[in-house]
Amino acid sequence: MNLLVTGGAGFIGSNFIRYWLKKHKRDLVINLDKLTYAGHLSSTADFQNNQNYKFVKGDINNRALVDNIVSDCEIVVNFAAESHVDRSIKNSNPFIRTNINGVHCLLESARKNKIKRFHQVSTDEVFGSLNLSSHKKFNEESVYQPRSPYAASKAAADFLVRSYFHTFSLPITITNCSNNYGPFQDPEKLIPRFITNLLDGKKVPVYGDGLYVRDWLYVYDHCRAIEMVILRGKIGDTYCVGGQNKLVSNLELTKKILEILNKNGDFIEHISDRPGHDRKYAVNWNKIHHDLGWEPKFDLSRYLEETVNWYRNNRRWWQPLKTRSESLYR
Ligand code: NAD
Ligand code: TDX
Repeated sequence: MNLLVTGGAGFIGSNFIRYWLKKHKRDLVINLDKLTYAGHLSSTADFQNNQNYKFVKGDINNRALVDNIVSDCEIVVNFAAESHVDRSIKNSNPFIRTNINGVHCLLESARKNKIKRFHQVSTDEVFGSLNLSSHKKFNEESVYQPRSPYAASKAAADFLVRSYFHTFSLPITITNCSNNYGPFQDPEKLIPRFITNLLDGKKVPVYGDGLYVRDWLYVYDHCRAIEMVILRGKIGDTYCVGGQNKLVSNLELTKKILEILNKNGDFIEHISDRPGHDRKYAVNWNKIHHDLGWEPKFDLSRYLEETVNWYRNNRRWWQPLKTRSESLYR
């Protein structure tokens, strides 16, 4: 089988390609990535010479290029996106262009080339924010209430993808996943930013009161979920994917990272809050568990430590990215 994976030089996409090449040795994976600030060929270095892997530098909005690749593929897995909420607050234009127009371009090409599956990698942020005191969790029936330009652009993409199923019978599936962590995540995002700051002896900037809750999932668990949905998911369906029910606040998570790195609370610095900051995400993954047998396997405490160790041992990967990401925040 030939797969087009878009955004495969980013965090989750590169982990997914590594995972897929190991498990599906007869498949060819073509990675189409524009190499924005978030795409790094260094994240694909360990498999770049694999005979079953091919990299194409390009934009998912380039219809001729996309058509050319899609015509040789059975499956499209779309990871390509502008993915950083803080950047979407600063300038939302690229979010509209990639996350909405780019998805539309991929869908048109998938329709024309009659592909067997179009899988859209989406987020739990499309459902908005939960109250801190609430026991509710997002599920496949939750109303879409996106609150950041990033989340709104991903919500629009989900609607477009579904419309191609209903209107054109395009065989689609969607996964809406919670926050991921693990190797190769850009140091702009919370966990790698804090780990790399601390490895450099710097403080960690917690937004607002730090009582914001996320449903952390190790990136390999996300890759496993996407694989299961591609192989056995029901055409036209959406699957919610989330962590092991250990909802932790940013402050609690920060304290865990400090502990792993033998640092004390003096390294915490509370700074001004993100505008429109979503209080809480929590995901009910009963459907994917019941229908496909998926559940998160990787324990947060253990794999947070593994992730810290990965950043400790891979300074060469993150150091060049760190200067750029911190200048963005300044
Ligand atoms: P990322 O920002 O690390 O990677 C995005 C990749 O897409 C980069 O390699 C970038 O170069 C590429 N890209 C951007 N615009 C492009 C374009 N126009 N054409 C081609 N390539 C382009 O993102 P990530 O964290 O790996 O997220 C991947 C996907 O998963 C996104 O769709 C995101 O919305 C979704 N998601 C992420 C998380 C998370 O916690 N990171 C959780 C749920 C869902
Ligand atoms: O320096 C920081 N300090 C801080 O307190 C940063 C970078 C973040 N935060 C907070 C904001 C959030 O409450 O940490 C939490 C996580 O922030 P991000 O890593 O920016 O992730 P989030 O905004 O939750 O969005 C992520 O999860 C869902 C991904 O970036 C999205 O792509 C995904 O869809």
